[in-house]
Amino acid sequence: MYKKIFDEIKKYDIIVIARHIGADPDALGAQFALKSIILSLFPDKKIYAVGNPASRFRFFGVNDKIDIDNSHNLLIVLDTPDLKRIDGANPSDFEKVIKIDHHPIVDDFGDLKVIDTDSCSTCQLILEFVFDNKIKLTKEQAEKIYLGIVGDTDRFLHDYTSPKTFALVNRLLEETNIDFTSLYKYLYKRPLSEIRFEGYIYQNLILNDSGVAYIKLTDKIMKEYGVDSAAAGNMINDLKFVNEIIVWVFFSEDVKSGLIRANIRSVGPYINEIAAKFGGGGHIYASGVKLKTWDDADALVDELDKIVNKYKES
Ligand SMILES: [Mn+2]
Repeated sequence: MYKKIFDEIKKYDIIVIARHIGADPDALGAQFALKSIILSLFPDKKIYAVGNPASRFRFFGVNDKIDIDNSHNLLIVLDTPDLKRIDGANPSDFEKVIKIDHHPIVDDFGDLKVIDTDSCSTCQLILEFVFDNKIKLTKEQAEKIYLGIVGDTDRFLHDYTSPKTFALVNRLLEETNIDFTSLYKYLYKRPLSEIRFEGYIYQNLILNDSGVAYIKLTDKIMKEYGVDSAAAGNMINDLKFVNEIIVWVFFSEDVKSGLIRANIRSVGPYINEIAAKFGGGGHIYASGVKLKTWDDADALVDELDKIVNKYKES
């Protein structure tokens, strides 16, 4: 499939590369590495990396704004399982669509696709694409792919980190010689306000008897600490190794959209079905939902209590 995808890339003069809203290092790493790879092979092509810029991760590159007719162009959608979360492009506007993703399928779109839920990240899939097609990476491309893999696996901590991940990364490091330990600052350096906010979360987290823990982060609290509604999402994985917690949720109020963002994690039962029930989705141990009211948040916690209790019985 990677060869076929490469053939399509060769055919098109104008290619748009999109990824999901709320860009993370994996989405951005895959997007900007692929843009740069195509441009180094085919300098005359026009390649646009679309989507809202992610100010936190400026290292990866600057997103392109476009206003063109795409009816004869190729769209590559990365790291995005659902149509509504594609940032800055609509597949139906394009002649051909390629999807490369590691999330379970939500919307079945794309003329050509690689969907590998065993892959730790989309950047891992980009790396497979690169090696399958015998493409030589520049240091800069390698750094972006490396940080995407590090971002999604949380430094090779999560379960879907596999021997294949290490084999591919090993080859990446050997072939490109990037100074990988110097890159972590681009992902992990953050302001003191966020550290203090993290302290607030730990101090105020509510733990139910079931082993479900949650916190409701209102707009007021986030303003007090000088953080935005995305801040909590970046901290949620750190609660993975707490004895008493099986499932945990961070609720963050987003006044701009009028919604409450729920980030859910689990070290026990699968949670993606509960997330789907509330209109969200994601991975079996890491899901997200956008809710309308705090009552919905309470209802979600109730549901999670139930599945954790059931999980403990079995
Ligand atoms: Mn990803």
